[in-house]
Amino acid sequence: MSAVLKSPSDADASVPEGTSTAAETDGFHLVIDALKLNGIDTIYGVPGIPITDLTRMAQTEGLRVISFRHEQHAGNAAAAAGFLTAKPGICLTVSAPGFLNGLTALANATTNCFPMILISGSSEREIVDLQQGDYEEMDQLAIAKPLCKAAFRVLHAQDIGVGVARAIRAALSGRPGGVYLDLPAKLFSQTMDAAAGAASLIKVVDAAPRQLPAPDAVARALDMLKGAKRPLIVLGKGAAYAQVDDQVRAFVETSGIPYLPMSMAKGLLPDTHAQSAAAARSYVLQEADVVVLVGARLNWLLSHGKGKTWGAERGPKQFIQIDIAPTEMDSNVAIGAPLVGDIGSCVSALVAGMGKGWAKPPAEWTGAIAERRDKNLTKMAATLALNPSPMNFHSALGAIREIVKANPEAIVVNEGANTLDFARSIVDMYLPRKRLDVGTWGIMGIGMGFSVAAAVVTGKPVIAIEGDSAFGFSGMEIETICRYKLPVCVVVFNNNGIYRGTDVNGSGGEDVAPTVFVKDARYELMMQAFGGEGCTATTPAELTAAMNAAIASGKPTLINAVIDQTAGTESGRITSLNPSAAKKKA
Ligand code: FYN
Ligand code: ADP
Ligand code: MG
Repeated sequence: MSAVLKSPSDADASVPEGTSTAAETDGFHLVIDALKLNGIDTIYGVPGIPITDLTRMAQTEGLRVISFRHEQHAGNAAAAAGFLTAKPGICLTVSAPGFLNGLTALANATTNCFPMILISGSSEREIVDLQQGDYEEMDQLAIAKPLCKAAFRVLHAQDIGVGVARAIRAALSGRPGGVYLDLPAKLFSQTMDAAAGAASLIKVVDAAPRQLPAPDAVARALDMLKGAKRPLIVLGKGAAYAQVDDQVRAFVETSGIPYLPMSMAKGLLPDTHAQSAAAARSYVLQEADVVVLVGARLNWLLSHGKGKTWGAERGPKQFIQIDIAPTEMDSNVAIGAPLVGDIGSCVSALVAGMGKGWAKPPAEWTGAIAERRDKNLTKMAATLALNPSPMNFHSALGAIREIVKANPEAIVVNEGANTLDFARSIVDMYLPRKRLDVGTWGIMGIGMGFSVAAAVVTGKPVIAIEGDSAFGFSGMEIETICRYKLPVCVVVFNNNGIYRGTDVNGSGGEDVAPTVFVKDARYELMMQAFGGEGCTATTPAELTAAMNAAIASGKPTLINAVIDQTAGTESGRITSLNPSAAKKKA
């Protein structure tokens, strides 16, 4: 407990001179103490009015304070830390504009079910509410509310403990998500008796309580599974987040059912696992008759559970869905066997119910999948063996695939269009929660923020595989990476533009096309500017050497990987979402 000794000058008038001074605390220290009491050890943020002193004092009191160049990246770091640790990541911003900059990350965290708390300073309530034009005036609480899971404001120092506790519980319990905590400037300098302050803090007990599935729901799910001829398990990032890796593995292996990992669930079981159907994705989605969703939503990434992708012409599928959020059920298609509860409890209940004599899926099904998978793997191996000049996505990613195989504990951060889509299928993951990417929204700009958090939280090497466009959104944060000497190796897939570098201006005018960047940009010089290592790679061999050096040294590194500017398709694998593609279909 930190306390500030009351100085004689601000002694309470009722205390006679010469009496021993009572220890006092203030809003700043109560916020810090409340966070520390709840096991929070890091704050990601950008200092400024009114929270500059809060960052200084937090550092003095032993919290790690990671200062960014822009709040969005601090927010993304907090969100990634939340996903990796299952503790809320804390982002700290200044009022109005800083708050708004952090809000994209807060909304993205909520969309992805990552626990984070955006703490923002705010201006004087009395002036803001009368709209009298305060410095950075904005009704931040009202603006945050629809974009996050819960939003709270604390007006009195004695309520800081409750405010922080409510924020933590809201972020972690049930479906995790983003929480906003509004702390007006005046709160920080409020003082109170230190002992009373300490007593006002709350250590949150059991913030994410286990939620056991109802026995009849388990029986219903097992009945449905027993009748399956072509069962499939889909593992989502909720299953990765839950940190019940052994239970998930036991469910997959005891059932013998083929599984499909969603992007951030890759590595929950190694991608080389015999039951992985990742390389037969289209086939299993079309052909499966009973599908078990484990912490995965039937949103756009799974084609809403219907249509051609799901073999609509073969008749409807049956779904078992494991999720902590009861209202997720039936969001897109009927869920015949909802299993509401935490993933650990649900999969354990299923395994217990399967008993010893559980019949594995028919060999006809697993054999057909293996055949498709092996065909795709062979095709992929042949493509990766090519060594075209200039280097393309496949040959560069073939090199990275080997680096990740040799360093399975490294965390892969991945964003872009083609860079994302190719990396997802080419770069195998071997351990849980080692892949962080654009997630549910397909957001661009998470790259450097996620990388910072991954390095800070795990201390392991981070490999950021970045499209040149994607990198631009958070590129300035390489200064942050250098400042904190983080073991991050950024590989920029430089093909001179968004999707490709070859687009032309339809008007014949002087401006380049909207998707085209400066040709042959020297991204590596940016890293050199801040004292990191920067180099160019034009061949897979050069890329391999540079990445190995980066991992061995642990030094911040940026590799400008020069890719054929004609490589890449519009929007990667989601071209069909472009309105012009939809028009052609019609
Ligand atoms: C997968 N595949 C493989 C392997 N893994 N082949 C060989 N070897 C390996 N290891 C095959 C797989 O069976 C598929 O082939 C194909 O590769 C692609 O697999 P993927 O990537 O798993 O599946 P797909 O269809 O791309 O997934 C759909 C999606 C995905 C919507 C889930 O595209 C996605 O996550 N997109 C996010 C896009 C995004 O957010 N972009 C940012 C915005 S960019 P087939 O089975 O033959 O189909 C703005 O422009
Ligand atoms: P993906 O994009 O990988 O398919 P989603 O983000 O769509 O994953 O889905 C994750 C799901 O996991 C959400 O519906 C969320 O409610 C659920 N979830 C998160 N944590 C848990 C948990 N501990 N137990 C059960 N469900 C969880
Ligand atoms: Mg590009």
